[in-house]
Amino acid sequence: MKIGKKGISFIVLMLFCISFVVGCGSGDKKPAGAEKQPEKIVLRFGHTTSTETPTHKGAQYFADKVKEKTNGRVEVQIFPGGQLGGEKAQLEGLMAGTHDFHLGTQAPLSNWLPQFMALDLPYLISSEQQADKILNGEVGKYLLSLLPSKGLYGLGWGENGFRDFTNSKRPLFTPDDLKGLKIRVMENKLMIDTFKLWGCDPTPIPFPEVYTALQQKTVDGQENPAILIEKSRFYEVQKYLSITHHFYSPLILYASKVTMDKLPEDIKKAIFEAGAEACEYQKKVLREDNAKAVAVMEKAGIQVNRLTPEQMKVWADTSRPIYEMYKDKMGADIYEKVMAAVKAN
Ligand code: EAX
Repeated sequence: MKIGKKGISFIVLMLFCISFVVGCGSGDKKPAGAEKQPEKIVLRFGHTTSTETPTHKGAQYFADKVKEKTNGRVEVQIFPGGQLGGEKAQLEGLMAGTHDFHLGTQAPLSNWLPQFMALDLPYLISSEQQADKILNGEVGKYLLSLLPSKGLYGLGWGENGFRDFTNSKRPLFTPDDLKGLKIRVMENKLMIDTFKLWGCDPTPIPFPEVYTALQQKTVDGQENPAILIEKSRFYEVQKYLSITHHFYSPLILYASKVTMDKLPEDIKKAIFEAGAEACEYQKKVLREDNAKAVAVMEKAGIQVNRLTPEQMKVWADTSRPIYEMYKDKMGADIYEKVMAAVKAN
């Protein structure tokens, strides 16, 4: 076929246009002839705490690792401070696939997976080392394996820490001191019933609203790990900090199953790896920061009271009926498993 002069100029013009469009579409400088890059994937990560917390540092680490492991193909954008809602709302968002990752407690899970209440029991886990063994062992693996049935993946266990009370009325030495106080709690029935056994008035409020609730005296107090009390500045609006360590609070790095199952296998794998590494990093940072938190707050003026082992035992003993009350609700199977793991470790 003979192509005339006009035909040649037309082809040259078309080639020029195509290379221009491709060049603009990829948006970065590439050597001539390089293949068209796959589109960048942007994913949303939410948590409820401030940008100073180990939770946020863990989220940041995860975002960096994902970027590194996917050669920049995946960008994780972080939404701190409850911008995507409280913890329960964020889990619902992941289940629906409206956002993609969340680092938060396991407390709201009991609304869908009662088995997780096995870890909500008061005075169950007594040290970080014991927590590591239980969560990295059979119990932790089993619990994370339940998440896909609810549209979630668990990329790993992080740590929130042992929970302590703050309030504006008095130091707490025994559960009697808590009687009649209005305490903000997480949205978790087992925990609410535990606080009732101690005689207080538990009021579930999502975490992003807690500072204002304390400031406006909607509630007298709240309970959280020392590091979060410090980094959320609750000590500014509370007088007393009581080191009761009544619940061990793990974190889970959650991913939306809807999102993950749409991603190419290599990216999914990179995200799982990044998640496991981010959890280890978050836990390390938390343990370093948490150790300093009480002293920081004490210096800032909050009155701290620590409990003797005898006083601690009174809290544990009075909350003990919760174990029997919730054994069948969580499932006798997981209950026995967790009790055996606690005993063995
Ligand atoms: O994940 O709600 C709470 O008290 C949690 O400890 C907090 O959201 C951190």
